[in-house]
Amino acid sequence: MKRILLALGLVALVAISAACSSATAQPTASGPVDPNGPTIVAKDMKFTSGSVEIKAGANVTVHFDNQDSAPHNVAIFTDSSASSPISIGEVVSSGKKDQVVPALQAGTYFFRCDVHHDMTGTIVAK
Ligand SMILES: [Cu+2]
Repeated sequence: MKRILLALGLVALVAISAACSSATAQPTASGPVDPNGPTIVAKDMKFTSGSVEIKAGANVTVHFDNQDSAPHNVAIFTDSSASSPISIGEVVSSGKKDQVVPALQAGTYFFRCDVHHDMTGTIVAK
């Protein structure tokens, strides 16, 4: 009886960890990438544009331009719960960084700085 319980426990653990890893895994971009994506600028501890437009249905390079000496990044999620990451950019201080965003369906997405969660914006895929 103990063995069966132990086996069931293991199965449950494996199922839980599999569910967790798939929930936090970022999608990866495959195929061609459009290099002419939008530029997202961080300045004075905020993103200069609250809403950024991106082409839907294509992998796109987003150009991040951090004009602050403070560290920032562009972390894109499905929504403001920030539980399903789409593209997490590298944190940079006073510099530029490109990141490839995998093809998005038309819709509205959320982004923030992972260092400063009050720095937020919206990506609209069209
Ligand atoms: Cu920041």
